Amino acid sequence: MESYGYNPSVHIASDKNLAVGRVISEHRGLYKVMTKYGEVNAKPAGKMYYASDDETSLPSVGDFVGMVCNENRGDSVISEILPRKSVFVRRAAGISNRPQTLAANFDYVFIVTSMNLDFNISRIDRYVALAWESGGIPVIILSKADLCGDRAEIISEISKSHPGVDFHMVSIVTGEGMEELAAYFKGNRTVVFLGSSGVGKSSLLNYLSARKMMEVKELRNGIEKGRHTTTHRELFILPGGGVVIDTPGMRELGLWHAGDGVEKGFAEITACIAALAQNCRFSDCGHSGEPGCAVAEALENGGLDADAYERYMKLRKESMFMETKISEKATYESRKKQRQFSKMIKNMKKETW
Ligand SMILES: Nc1nc2c(ncn2[C@@H]2O[C@H](COP(=O)(O)OP(=O)(O)OP(=O)(O)O)[C@@H](O)[C@H]2O)c(=O)[nH]1
Ligand SMILES: [Mg+2]
Ligand SMILES: [Zn+2]
Repeated sequence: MESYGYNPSVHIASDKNLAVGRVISEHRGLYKVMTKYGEVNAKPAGKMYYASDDETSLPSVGDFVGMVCNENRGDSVISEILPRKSVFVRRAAGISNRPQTLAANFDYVFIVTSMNLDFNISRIDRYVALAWESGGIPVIILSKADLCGDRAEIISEISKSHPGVDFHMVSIVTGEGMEELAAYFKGNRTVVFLGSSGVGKSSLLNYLSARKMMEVKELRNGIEKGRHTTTHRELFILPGGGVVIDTPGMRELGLWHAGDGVEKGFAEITACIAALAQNCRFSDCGHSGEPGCAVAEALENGGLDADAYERYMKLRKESMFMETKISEKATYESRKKQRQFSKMIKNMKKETW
């Protein structure tokens, strides 16, 4: 279990009779879990489904769980999720406001973005914000370096926008940058690969494993849009130590609870705004058109990067909107639970009388 990133001091089941396992994959409510008995099929205990209206109370890939192992046949039962040191949650794709857990208990988040077609700084901003909030450390992986003609612009954009995040240019064709990545996996640490479809996440996993762990897409002329190749999240161990969680490409990364991840992702901008605000005419200046606003002045004269400021404000607005939605949802759910409880008490009284 140590090779799967298990650390007994961190992951202790509350019930000593429970076996500890790590979730390798999940498919339609059926889980594969690695335990000291080997890989087992498992289902979450019924109580886990009722703990919350959404899937956040259910185990996710990467979770350490306490379980009752069925050594003979049939499914084992997952009875608890052990405390998570990190968890990556996004707003589920589509129109509903639901959270979706992508992975748990990782040390690093590899934000994979290809250097030829995919590069988009606003998208990276989102990943960085959610990665900081997840409890993992974001690392930007610029893939397909062999297909990139002019790197200077990308490098300058990344270092300007995210000076606090390490980045690496890699290629599975030339092997560039691959040795630098080894350091992240030391001590059986876990890395989750996130990014759009076709950026080369599974190819990177295969390269690091020196064998084919995941199918990758065959591309004609290096360009192909269409179906995602990886269709489910799965955890793998690397032969030289370390754990990878490979995930299917995401079309959009909607913010869920981003906490102070947005501020952390734009640390330079927020520090700059805070310093400038000292010079605004009004002490409670909202920097939105007030006279004598030092932020507006800095945007005007180039003292503050206007493009980065705009990206920050946009993401902050979305994050604040989501926080409101999340708290409305929590209030609604707690009222619903209260109503259900009152109804249950009423029925109990009826039965006893
Ligand atoms: N030239 C070049 N091609 C690469 C590189 N890395 C990946 N590719 C190609 O990019 C295509 C897509 O790679 P995948 O590994 O399937 O991408 P993915 O991110 O796992 O995609 P999804 O599973 O759909 O999310 C494949 O044809 C790879 O061969 C690279 O470094 N250089
Ligand atoms: Mg893939
Ligand atoms: Zn101001």
